[in-house]
Amino acid sequence: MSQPKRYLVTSALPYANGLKHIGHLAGAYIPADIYVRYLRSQKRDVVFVCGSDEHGTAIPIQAMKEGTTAQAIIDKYHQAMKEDFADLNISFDVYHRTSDPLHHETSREFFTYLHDRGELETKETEQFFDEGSQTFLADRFIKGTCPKCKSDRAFGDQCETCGSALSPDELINPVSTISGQAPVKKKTTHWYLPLAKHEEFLRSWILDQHKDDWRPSVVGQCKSWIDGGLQSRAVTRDLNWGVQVPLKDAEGKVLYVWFDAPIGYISATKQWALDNNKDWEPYWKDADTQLVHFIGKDNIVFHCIIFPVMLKLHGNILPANVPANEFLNLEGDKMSTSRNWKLEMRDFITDFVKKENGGDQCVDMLRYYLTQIAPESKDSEFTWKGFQDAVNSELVSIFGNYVNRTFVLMHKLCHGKVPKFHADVADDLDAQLVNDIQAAKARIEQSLENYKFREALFDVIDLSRKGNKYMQDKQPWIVAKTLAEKPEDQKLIDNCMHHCLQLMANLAIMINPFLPSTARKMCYMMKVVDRMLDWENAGSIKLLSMGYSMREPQLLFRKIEDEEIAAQVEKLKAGAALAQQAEVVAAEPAAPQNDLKAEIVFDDFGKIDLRTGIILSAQKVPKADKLLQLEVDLGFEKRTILSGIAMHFQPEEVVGKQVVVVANLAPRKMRGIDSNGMILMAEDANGKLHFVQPENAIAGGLKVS
Ligand code: B3M
Ligand code: ZN
Repeated sequence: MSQPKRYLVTSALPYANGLKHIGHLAGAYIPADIYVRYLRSQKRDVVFVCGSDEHGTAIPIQAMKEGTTAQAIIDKYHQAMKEDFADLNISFDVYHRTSDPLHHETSREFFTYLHDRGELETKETEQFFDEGSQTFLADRFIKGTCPKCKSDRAFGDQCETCGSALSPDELINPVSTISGQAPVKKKTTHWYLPLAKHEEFLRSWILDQHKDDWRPSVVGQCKSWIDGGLQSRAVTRDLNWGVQVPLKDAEGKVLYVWFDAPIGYISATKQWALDNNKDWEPYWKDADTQLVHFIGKDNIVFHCIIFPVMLKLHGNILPANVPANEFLNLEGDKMSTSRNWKLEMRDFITDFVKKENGGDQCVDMLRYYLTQIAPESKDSEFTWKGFQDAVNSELVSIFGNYVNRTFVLMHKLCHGKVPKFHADVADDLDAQLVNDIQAAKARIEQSLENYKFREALFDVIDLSRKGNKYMQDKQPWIVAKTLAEKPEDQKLIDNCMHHCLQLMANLAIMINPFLPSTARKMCYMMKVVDRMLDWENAGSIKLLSMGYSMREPQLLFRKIEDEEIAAQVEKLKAGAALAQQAEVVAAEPAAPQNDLKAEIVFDDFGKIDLRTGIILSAQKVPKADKLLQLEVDLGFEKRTILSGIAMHFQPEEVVGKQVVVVANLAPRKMRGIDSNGMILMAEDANGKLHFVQPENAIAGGLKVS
């Protein structure tokens, strides 16, 4: 097959409803980044797009949980995820967001195009409706008793206690989580994508054309979907959060999040083109473009069946491949946000990367381990011990050790310069090493082009292992001992070190897609420009010219100590225990606090002016452990309020929270700052503080009585 003219590579758009964990990182981001860095080092035309998925019920639900607005949620997590990806060297060309007007416009145009050509069906169905808030209820907004385990922590999509998948109709005594009232059934009309009409296309495109080049697990999942009978999929929802359906009579309806989210890849490409003065269209319309989606296995049906049908109808190109990964478990268990059994990217960044000593090496150490255990064909597992072993006995002892020994010996035996190569004393071992370099290059290329990142990385490390062996066989340090008697042996030393150095330059090129900072550090030590990392240079043994002098080596990787991993395992368990405790507290409320204050008359209460507010910003007050200085929006004005909650909340946790404020409390000076009001808090039996909050997102400054 001839080489594509350009590449458009996407990573799944993460929901902006929380921080993402290393399972996400290993599944959709690191492999895509390796692939893209490899293509760039080949000077191929590639655009790598991603962005935050900011629609769907996940967002308003998270807003309810955090007692804030949906807008505040997406702003907070969009920014946080963008920073985390940057900290881990994921090199998107653009990180967009689906709340952007450009995306809304692009999605509406897409929908209209399909609608106007009669490619969508409409259907009227009955759905749960909340009369209190006058809204249709998404499955997650309906709560009730589980028909299976009788727990009352069951939602319209799933029971939180037994995990059963549910539909709202199955719930016993359903109530709306918005109003607390029992919902009624009401008729509603929606637009559907009739997938069955496209069965033949899907069969031939996936099950015939791609049966050999797509991963078997991906083809397998598609096959069972198609064989199971393709149902029409609703592409609109009754919800007040998302992209408005661009039709008359569709008020209160938005595009289903899984309709607009993949279109986000297109709007991100448009944004990239705008920012870089390029044309986006060839990337989505020209058959010479290779489109590749990196995702986790739970997103296969959307990327292999639904979105391709949309793309085909809209006149776009189809993905050339969808390398979906399986799941990554953690320390013997599935990762779970509700059970707090997870390692967030942010946690790793805080505990390892943002540390003075060797922090910069830790990004590559994580990228290494996550690639080495990438769940390419089956679920795999992250363990802290595994991380330590991968770093200490592979990165440090094999790759790092090879580079370090080469540098040290060059300084010791060759005056810090690249020695000459003397063809007259070359031997079979030298020739073998050159062969090994070239064979490794070919294998790594083959693996990367076929999305086999584990194998490719194994071959890089294996090549450094061969380098160690070569050096060990030649033992230049032993030869050096008898130089006085046999000065002509300097040639042997020169040849060995010459080869070791050229191999080292090759290793920098080959490790570059996986561990980009390591490759750059090696270039710095070798005093060569980053351009040397161009893939076309791999396989050459003339990368470093003779007589060229180099810097002193720096350690590429630090060791991971036993105490560090013990602390992490401890932290993981403590976090999970805390989550379990919180669940118990939620299930059985603490004993009532029945020590009431003395009775007051209504007029006493009437003097207190309570108002709703939103915390705009928060900071610690210097030299006051307990105080946070808050800026609170009361709608009609902004106030500075000091609140004694610093032992319970980090400043960034409270920003965006809705609160109730005693608004007419006389100002009080603390630590030189005027506090103008008081925030209401409840204290539970464990001494933990909770905000007293309006149930839904409402304006600031409303009277509370
Ligand atoms: N946000 C689901 C997920 O994060 C969804 C992916 C969208 S990709 C277009 O798993
Ligand atoms: Zn249940």
